[in-house]
Amino acid sequence: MNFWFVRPALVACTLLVTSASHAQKASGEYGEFACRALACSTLVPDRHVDDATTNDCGYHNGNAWWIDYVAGSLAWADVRSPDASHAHITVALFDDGAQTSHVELRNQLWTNEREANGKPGVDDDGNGYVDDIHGWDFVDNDADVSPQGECVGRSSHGTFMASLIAAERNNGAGIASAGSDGAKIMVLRIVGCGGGSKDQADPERIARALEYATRMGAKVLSFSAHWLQTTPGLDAAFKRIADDPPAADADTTAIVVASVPNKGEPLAGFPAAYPFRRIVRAVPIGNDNIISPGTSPAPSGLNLGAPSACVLGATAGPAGYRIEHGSSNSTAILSGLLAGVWSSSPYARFSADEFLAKVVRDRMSLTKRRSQPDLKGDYPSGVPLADACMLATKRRSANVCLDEPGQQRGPSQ
Ligand SMILES: [Ca+2]
Ligand SMILES: [Ca+2]
Ligand SMILES: [Ca+2]
Repeated sequence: MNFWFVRPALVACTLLVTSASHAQKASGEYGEFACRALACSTLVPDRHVDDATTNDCGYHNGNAWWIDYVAGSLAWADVRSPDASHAHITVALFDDGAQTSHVELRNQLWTNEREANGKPGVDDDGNGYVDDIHGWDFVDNDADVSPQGECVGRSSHGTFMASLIAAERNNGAGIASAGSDGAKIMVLRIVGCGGGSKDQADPERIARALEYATRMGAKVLSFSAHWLQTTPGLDAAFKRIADDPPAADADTTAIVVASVPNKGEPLAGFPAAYPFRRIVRAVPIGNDNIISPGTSPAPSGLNLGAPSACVLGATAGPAGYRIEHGSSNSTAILSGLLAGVWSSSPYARFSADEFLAKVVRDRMSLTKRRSQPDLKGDYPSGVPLADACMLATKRRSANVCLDEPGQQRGPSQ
């Protein structure tokens, strides 16, 4: 488990990257690990994917099982064929950077066109950041968003999460993701690599990254992380984005996808602990198909279950892929799913509030899944995207909601 104990001089703030370290080491040539049929999750569908239009071997072999598990739930969602003109939803990844050259990521990055077509060393778009082509490194204050320090050439939390959000589909390699065709990733490096790093998170850095993300157009903000103490300034920044009405002149609202930790922490931590209406909390569903036992309580609202265990994703290591467990995965998978659905033609013009009310609240959390129809009878509203408060009550699993179930607080339009 990667714990990043963060103790800035002025404000005690702990940023915990919610993951686990039961990583299965990959070996062999690049990508081979992803293609081999892996036996890990008990939730894996028993059939290989029968889709001639995709050539991602890991997906074909059932290793990207969570895509069917979440996207398979969306029988109501229109399938959009790839179209050069289709819109993308930008997902801002707040993490330790991402290996942007990875075969699953290199074509999936948000790009600041004015910088990409501008002059090196010049702030071509005048946003205060020089050469910010795919995001920004708020730790070192430069444009290199790749993992640094011990994470160079090795596993990086952010690289893994980026692949769960938007791994490229149909590129002849590895995995796909629910956001493959609709999500672009903005990489915001807000912490150093792993525990003990001197590059610790601090609220002001997170606040600067938040401001950047919304100003540059990110509509889904993905936090596979949590911290226990905050500042009034950071609280206000989150409230502006995730709770206040959209401003008339520039809509800087976004959907915050927040990890609910599952290692027995007594509190969910921020940003999951904020009661704001545009926060979607990712509640980890474990291998046994219930909420992970150690999941922390969080405010009720848009709390959706998503897979956490036995998830295959990208790494900078020589094999290119590895398996991880933890609610970080749930968060990234949910972020990619929201972006993928939001970018599709029926919903692409929805505001954040419209999308949350009409799609996430009214449909997504109430739709039975399709992938495992034999099991859906136990659930009132379909795992894994079920309202986690309702699920916890029904299955007597971890007490994950601080309020009564059914009192969802979300956009009402
Ligand atoms: Ca710039
Ligand atoms: Ca430039
Ligand atoms: Ca792929």
